Amino acid sequence: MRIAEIHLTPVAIPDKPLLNCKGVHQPYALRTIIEVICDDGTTGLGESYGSIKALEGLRRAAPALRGLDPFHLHELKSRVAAALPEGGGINARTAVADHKLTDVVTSAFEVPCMDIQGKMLGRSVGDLLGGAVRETVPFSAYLFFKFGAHIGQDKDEWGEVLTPDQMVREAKKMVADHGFKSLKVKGGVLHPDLEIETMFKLREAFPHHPLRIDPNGGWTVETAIYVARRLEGVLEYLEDPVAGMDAMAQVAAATSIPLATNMVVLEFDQIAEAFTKRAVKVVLSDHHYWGGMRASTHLGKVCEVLDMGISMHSNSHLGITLAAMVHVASATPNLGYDCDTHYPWVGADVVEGAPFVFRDGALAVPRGPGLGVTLDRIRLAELAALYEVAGVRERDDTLYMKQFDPGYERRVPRW
Ligand code: GKR
Ligand code: MG
Repeated sequence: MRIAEIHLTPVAIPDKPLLNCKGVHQPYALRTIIEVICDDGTTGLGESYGSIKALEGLRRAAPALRGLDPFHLHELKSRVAAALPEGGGINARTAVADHKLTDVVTSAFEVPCMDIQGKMLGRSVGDLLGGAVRETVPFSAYLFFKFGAHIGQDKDEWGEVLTPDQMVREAKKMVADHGFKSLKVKGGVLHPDLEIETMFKLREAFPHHPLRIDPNGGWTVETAIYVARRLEGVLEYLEDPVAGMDAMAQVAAATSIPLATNMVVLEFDQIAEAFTKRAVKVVLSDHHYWGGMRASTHLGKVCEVLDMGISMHSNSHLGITLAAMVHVASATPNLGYDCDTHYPWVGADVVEGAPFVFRDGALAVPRGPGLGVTLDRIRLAELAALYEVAGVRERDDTLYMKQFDPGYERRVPRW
């Protein structure tokens, strides 16, 4: 069996005006839906970024994969590397971190290949990753400060969230809707004292929920140490308080709160430095940029050996990505934290039915075969049509923020 055809469909998904230290989410987030079709008709599904560089990389690598055996994942990696010799990073200037094009493209095609393998064998992707060690995967509520509405639109169902009390209200709704058992706040948005107050108010409202805050490197070392000291005993972990490995090491040395990251450890080459400098205690995996689902479970092993924890990162995404995340999480024995997901913010999908309903904050591992999700062609066509009219081709939270506040400048660290 060989790969015969590959279809790449960029889609736009409606998003909410969620705030972070670089600005605000645009009305649409971009993704690419990947279909890999073998000569016997077996089809594998994948989902990756929808930015210009990612899409271009996928388009350039796809022809090189024709004729590939979908079980030959090492060869997949070599063919991608050969098709994209200049490599490079894929992210826009305003992104929080840069990811290697070759890792992103390899991963984007590894997922459909493993979906195909599972379909051929009648086994789930989790089984191919070593077997699920848990039947359900717990997620945390991903809480954002936010504007009440996009420019020119009516207020959304979440309303404005710009104060600690409004954040507690948002958290209550998230928990009531999905049953999450831990809470993550996207910080770096309000003055640090207000974000500290937010965490205290969340602690009061949710005495037993582990709490995290992630300002995406938006604080200075001084601010981060101040915040960490105030929040000792309150946080489960503090994610990327500052930008850069040395700055993380300085903060880590000043607090007993474990520091987590998806910004200073993004690839295997960076783990040794983080370990030596004691900069990070928890690494967030993400199969989209760690080089695939298998690489993500390998990351779990590396973290175990180094006595680091492992958690899981997210960006705005659809159900194919979520299926892959759940399979990876199910087959990462030492995953010790509830995973991140933006899924509750995204009111759309390209998969059939509603396979992902959170119960007590957790998702059941799809049974497969393969990823265990089916493409809904009508939904795909709708989101592909939206991409054509959305007028967004690159994520730029800072540019969009300037429409709300013309004086806004991108500043990292901001506080
Ligand atoms: O969606 O605004 C966002 C997040 O800030 C996202 O872009 C980050 O990649 O969720 C992410 C994180 O944990 O840093
Ligand atoms: Mg993060």
